[in-house]
Amino acid sequence: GGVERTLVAVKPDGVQRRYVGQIIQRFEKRGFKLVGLKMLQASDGLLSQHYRELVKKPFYPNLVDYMTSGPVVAMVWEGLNVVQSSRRMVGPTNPAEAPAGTVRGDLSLHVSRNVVHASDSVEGAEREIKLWFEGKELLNWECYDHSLTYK
Ligand code: DAT
Ligand code: MG
Repeated sequence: GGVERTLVAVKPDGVQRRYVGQIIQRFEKRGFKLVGLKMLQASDGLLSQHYRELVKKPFYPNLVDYMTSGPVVAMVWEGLNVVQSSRRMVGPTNPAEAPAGTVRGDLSLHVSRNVVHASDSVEGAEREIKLWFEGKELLNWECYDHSLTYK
């Protein structure tokens, strides 16, 4: 992969438990660049598009209740191979299977309260970013230390 963008969102349990700062810090420390950030209350309509492959699942109503239970902090991170790297940093969907050191493995226990979202493919990330952000909300800026973290 080259330089990509991905959607990462701290879900309502992560916001309630005051993990926003810790999660941002993990991505900053890794070397990724923050290009969009906002707090919002997700709507049923946004979630039905975001989770369009899951709307028929038996757990979907509970998923929507959870995701609309409070504010979400949505972010767009940019960098080399950021889609796959952020999935690895977040860990498997089910926290019971998530290794220590991953966000989910360190901060959560149950699949229905897994603290954070990260896009699962480059195409998915492009779709999700368009859903959650307007173009003008994403900033192109030069990160001066990238000459140290990128060859
Ligand atoms: P991920 O969030 O790792 O991309 P996903 O896209 O398959 O996982 O599912 C989206 C969210 O739906 C997931 O973070 C939590 C919820 N979910 C998935 N499978 C579930 C299940 N079996 N029971 C309850 N919630 C589930
Ligand atoms: Mg997913």
